Amino acid sequence: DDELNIATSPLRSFVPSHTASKWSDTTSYVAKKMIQSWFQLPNGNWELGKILSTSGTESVISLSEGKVLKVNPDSLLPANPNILDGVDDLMQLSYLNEPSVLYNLQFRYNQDMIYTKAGPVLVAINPFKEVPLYGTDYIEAYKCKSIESPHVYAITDTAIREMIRDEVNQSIIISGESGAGKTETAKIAMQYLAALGGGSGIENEILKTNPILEAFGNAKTLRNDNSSRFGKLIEIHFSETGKISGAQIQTFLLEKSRVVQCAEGERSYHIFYQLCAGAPPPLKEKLNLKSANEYKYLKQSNCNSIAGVDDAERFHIIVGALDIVHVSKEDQESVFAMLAAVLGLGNVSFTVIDNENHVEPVTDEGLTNVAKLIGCNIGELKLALSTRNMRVGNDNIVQKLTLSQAIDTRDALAKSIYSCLFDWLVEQINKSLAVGKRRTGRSISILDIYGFESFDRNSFEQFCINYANERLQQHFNRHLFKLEQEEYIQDGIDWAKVDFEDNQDCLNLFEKKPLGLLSLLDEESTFPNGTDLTFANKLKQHLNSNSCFRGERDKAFTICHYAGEVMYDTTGFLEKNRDLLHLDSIQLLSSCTCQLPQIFASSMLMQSEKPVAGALFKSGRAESQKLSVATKFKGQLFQLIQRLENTTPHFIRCIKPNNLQSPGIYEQGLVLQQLRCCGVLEVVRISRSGFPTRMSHQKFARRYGFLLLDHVASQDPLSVSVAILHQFNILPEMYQVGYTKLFFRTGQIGVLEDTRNHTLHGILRVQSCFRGHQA
Ligand code: AOV
Ligand code: MG
Repeated sequence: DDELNIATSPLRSFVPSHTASKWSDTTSYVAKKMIQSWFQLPNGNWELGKILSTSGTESVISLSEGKVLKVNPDSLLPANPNILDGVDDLMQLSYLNEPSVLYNLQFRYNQDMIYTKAGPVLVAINPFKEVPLYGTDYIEAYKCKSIESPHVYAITDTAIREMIRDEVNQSIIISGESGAGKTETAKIAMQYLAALGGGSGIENEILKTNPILEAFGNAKTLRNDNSSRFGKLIEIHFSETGKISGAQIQTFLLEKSRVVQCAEGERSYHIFYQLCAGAPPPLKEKLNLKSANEYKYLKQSNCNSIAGVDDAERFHIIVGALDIVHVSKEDQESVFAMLAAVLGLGNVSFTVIDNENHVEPVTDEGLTNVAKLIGCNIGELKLALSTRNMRVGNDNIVQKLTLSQAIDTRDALAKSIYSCLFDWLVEQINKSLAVGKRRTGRSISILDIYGFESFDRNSFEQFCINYANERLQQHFNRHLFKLEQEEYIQDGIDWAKVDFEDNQDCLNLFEKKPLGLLSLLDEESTFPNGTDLTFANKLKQHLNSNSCFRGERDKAFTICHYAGEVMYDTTGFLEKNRDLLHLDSIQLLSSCTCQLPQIFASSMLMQSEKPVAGALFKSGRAESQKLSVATKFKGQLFQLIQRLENTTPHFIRCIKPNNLQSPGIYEQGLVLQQLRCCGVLEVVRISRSGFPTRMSHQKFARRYGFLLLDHVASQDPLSVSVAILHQFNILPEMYQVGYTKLFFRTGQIGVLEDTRNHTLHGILRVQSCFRGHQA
């Protein structure tokens, strides 16, 4: 079924009336001999061929290497003329079928032109190698517009211009699967902004936040050697004069579990390996630091290094960057001490002390060192790791822990120290970036989150990450389809509606109350007897009729995400969602003499629902007051989308051309799947079929009215507008007159603008200029 790709797309029925693209009407086009055509090979790839003859139900096509095949004309799709090879905006293609788009992107990719416009969206295909497209010369060229080729720089430049022109905050929203190039793209955009300058080195500080946050928040996964394990929105502030005045970073849900556990072949956070490899001898001695492969947390995944990465060298870069964002040497040392403590905790082992299998940590040099690093009494540390204080009624009961409870407690402590450290670091960076305090100016926000993930085994982390991507996709849809179409309908515009894959159903599956994934998860998390199994069963019981949900065997379930199906294993869901740190651990941390209490105070306060200042650690209410992880994350995402809604968005779609992280390999199927699920082709179609330029009748009449040669009887804006359109012979299919606005196809307003400019400058007489343009 060679037409499968198109037949299954809801877009099949849509054919833009004004283009030659009759791509659903294959038969009429194949009648022409010798025309270039796409033929789908059995492996799914498309090959370009020439039609030699066509008769009824059979076409003869010649393919590469002298192959000649008899095929069903229905299995062919029209190819664009060679003159259109590698156009820099997919909008310019005559035929917008999938093989044509794939070919165009590949044609460019093979020449290191990794950027292509898809109407308003920039498509970026990961080159997995250095491409000569960046740096000062390119930045200058895009600034003065001497290069027009699609680029992150061009998008960023547009954002700056629109921020100044419209006095509206802007956002650059980068999406794509894990490893597609979002983080690199975000850095390239920041580079362009930084080149605008600021003064007092603020732009350099902003750039230096990247290596720091990557060291603490990125890790090697099976998808990406430098995978972001947190989401990030950086808002860059500008003064009235268009200079950078400061910035603020917001982070979203760091993957804590990685600190204590990671899959074979993956790594924990880069900073651990960097510290072990790069700490100078005095620091090493002071922290009693070992090498990475002596720490259980780091060696469990059997992967200590990344090809082509020198961890020791990176460590020195991080230290330099910390200096630049004004983290004092003293604070830096505390940070490193906390990292060493986390690693040390992982090495704490337990020994059974009674016949009820209760355990106690082994007192060895490692444990002593942890106590020293976090600044507490070794006895207290041992107690916190082997007992739990519980209040039953008015009594305080001390419960001894079993081995698995003790390990969980130890790991919870390690995760908690790390995530507080991360939050604290972000806070320090924000303090440093807030120099320009007065926030009267405008801002450009850059969003870079973790991309859609699907592994062999997917857990709570993937559940949250993919939910975030689902939300972001909805934002993309809203801006490029929903709002666009609503505007046409509101203004009574007659146009061909473009269907798109709305992911509202999937979002409802997550968010509906009381029977949505998140509500059910929270409910089960609060039940004392809830387990991962009871949770999984509840999902199956309540959600099986939902088309985006499927119950699986045992404790698993599948969600049909916009980007593909993912099967989740509920093991650990409740625990991770509750994310409880026992009171004993909180008390331990708040009483120790290192910097931790300060770090904890700021981080805990940010996390708690109602800040309760110092009482937090002592009150014992800390546990119950905490929001569940999923609920907190959902709240953060809503806030994020709200913030983005108040900006003019610019979208960049990153595409991963292969799963090997290798240059030069372009897997058609993989690229196609990403193009399909993210709606890029639909965006092109909607832009081409739609009327992207609009102007109110008033504004139009005011702007071009003086160009009118004849007197118009009525002076109302609508009549003036229509008279202008007639005078300039604008073809009826190139515009639509709405109730309140005029709508134009791409490029149409340019003709009038040029005429207006020429007239204003008295260079050319209105009419001759217009004729020139029409010719
Ligand atoms: P991601 O951010 O989209 O994945 P990255 O931005 O980390 O992906 O890109 C992955 C790798 O691809 C980088 O480490 C580079 O080696 C390479 N790469 C990407 N873009 C470019 C470019 N423009 N030029 C050269 N190399 C590039 V994730 O954070 O995993 O969702 O969570
Ligand atoms: Mg990333």
